[in-house]
Amino acid sequence: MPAPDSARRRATDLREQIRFHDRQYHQLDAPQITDAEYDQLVRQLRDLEAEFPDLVTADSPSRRVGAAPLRTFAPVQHEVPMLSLDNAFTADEVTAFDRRVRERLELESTEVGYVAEPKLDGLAVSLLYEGGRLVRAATRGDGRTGEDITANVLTIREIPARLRGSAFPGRFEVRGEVFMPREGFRQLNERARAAGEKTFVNPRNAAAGSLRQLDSRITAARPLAFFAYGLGLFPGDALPAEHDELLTALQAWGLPVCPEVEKVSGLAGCLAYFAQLSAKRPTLPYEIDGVVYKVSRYRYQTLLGYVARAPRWAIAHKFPAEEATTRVEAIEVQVGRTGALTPVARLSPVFVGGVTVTNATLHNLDEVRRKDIRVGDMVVVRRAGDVIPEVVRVLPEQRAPEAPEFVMPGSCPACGSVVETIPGEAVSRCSGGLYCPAQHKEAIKHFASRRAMDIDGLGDRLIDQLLDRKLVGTVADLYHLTAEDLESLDRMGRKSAQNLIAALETSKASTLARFLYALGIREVGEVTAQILAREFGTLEAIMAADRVRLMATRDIGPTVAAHIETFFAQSSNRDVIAHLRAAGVHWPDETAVAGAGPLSGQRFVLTGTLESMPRAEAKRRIETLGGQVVGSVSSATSYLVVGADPGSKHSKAESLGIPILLEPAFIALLSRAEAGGTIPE
Ligand code: 5U1
Repeated sequence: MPAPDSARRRATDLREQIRFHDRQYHQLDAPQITDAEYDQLVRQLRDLEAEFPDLVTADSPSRRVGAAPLRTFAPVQHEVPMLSLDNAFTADEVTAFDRRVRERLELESTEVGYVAEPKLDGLAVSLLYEGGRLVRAATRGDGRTGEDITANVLTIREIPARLRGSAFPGRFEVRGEVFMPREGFRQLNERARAAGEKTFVNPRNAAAGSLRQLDSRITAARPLAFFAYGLGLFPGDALPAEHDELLTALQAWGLPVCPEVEKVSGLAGCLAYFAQLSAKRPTLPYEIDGVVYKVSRYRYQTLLGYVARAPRWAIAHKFPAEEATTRVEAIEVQVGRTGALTPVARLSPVFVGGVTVTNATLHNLDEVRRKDIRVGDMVVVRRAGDVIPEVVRVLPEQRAPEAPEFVMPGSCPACGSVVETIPGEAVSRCSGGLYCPAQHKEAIKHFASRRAMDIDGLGDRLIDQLLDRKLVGTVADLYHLTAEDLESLDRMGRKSAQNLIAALETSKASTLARFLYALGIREVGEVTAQILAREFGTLEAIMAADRVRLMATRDIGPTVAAHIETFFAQSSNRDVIAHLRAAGVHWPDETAVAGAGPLSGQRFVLTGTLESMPRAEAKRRIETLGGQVVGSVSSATSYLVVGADPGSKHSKAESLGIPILLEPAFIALLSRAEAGGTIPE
């Protein structure tokens, strides 16, 4: 059954929320929701996609690991994707994990050997060793593309720049966690306090902030440590039989491995380890947020394989989040770019999970009603990991009898326009559009943001000033700013003004997809913008398309089509676009020729089931990159792509010596090609 409109809208909404929180977590180190909430969003999206398979897109964040990297470091394409872990929050969820493992391995009545490891609260890194030398270190980024942080990692004394002995493979990757031990964190903050500098909120932020320094001398002065826990690229024939043997080998080569790691037997062993480590947690010299259980035998890991984001052979068993009680002083309403109103609880300051908490997002009216949160209420606040807190529940026995229910304002707090709530939708919206100063400001921020027009240096405070002083009305006005205009602003020197003018100039050469995304059309996120750009090729063609034509495009349903049509029908929007183009905004990729691309001339054969995308999607991506997908293997085949349960094509390709790409390598090749990289012949 095709997905109804409501499901399609919900999936779009969930995807945008997940992408937003991915970016907050992975790129900005400023998470806004708990892990559990995040997990809930991903689960809801997966459930929806499972119910309506036509909603599945290859780029859905249910299939990705995180967010794209910051641009200040050179990008690194991971040859083997860096995965994340599924979470378990209760013993029941671990029990279900163990059951799934045994069922898949057909070992129903046998105890599986697991390796149990503390889950460190740091930053995952991948270390590439060639000939025993550390040649590159990268962050995870979005799992496919990370950031090159080699110079910084080389300053961490515990990470060997040269391995010990000679028994290691010629070229391989070690994966593990960079973290800041508690004592180092305490001293770092003490020094910062004494010098009147800003302190770090917690060791994870401190580790992330330290690793992401462009000046590695700063990193060198930070007390960072590292534990290795796994592999990326590694020759199959050098792999030991079990994960604990690998950890022993890594240690022998000089790589630090957490001393708390233990081999355990079956579910009971996992849960006993969890209880034991929970008791030890307060005295450990580093912060951990749970335990990772991994099926130890690599042959089993291979059999179990992966789901899109995470391996089936491992799970993170998270410690319960810290909770505290405080009072709701007020519930305020914030207005977002699309006019969505978000209630936010202002709280009496309370110390929980290592930070003082003063507010918590309440998401939407449904959430406030469901939890029945009222001004003046005493509430339980939870802060899990490194995220802003949530209100878990109200303590109704402490409620004042006259406490009124929260009501969403009927008019926008920023502009007074009518607030609309569509029946069946959780979100209330200001109807003021760009007339609303809050929406207007958010729209300009969005236009300038890194993944849109990428105007370096145009931050929130500057945008506030530009609007307050009426130097900017529409986004097109940004391109008419002069250095003199900018120099008149607070905290803007000549150099910064010139830099911003240069950044505006640079941003004029964009791509059609980025430009479309930057326009901020409702429900047109980055992926939809890319699809539109690929399908139509030119802005004129998109602007001329009616909703029927738009809906003929893959992944564009009636709601999104209607938003696009409405957007381009408005003369004010067409005017802004005309002014932007007149100011020099252009996209050199508009004339890209179909059939040309980094995979042109390459013939691919697909066999077996790919885990991360439907076959049609693989075909489309290859063809978009200029490659060809053919049905049978011959000596003219460039690559055989092998998924689960491959057919006879596999052996034929082997006999002909055709290069075989397993799924991770295939994805890496696509990612490299899509990022504009070259593909080895
Ligand atoms: N200790 C540990 N942490 N951690 C994190 N092991 C481990 N393994 C991970 C992650 C993300 O991932 C692999 C299982 C893929």
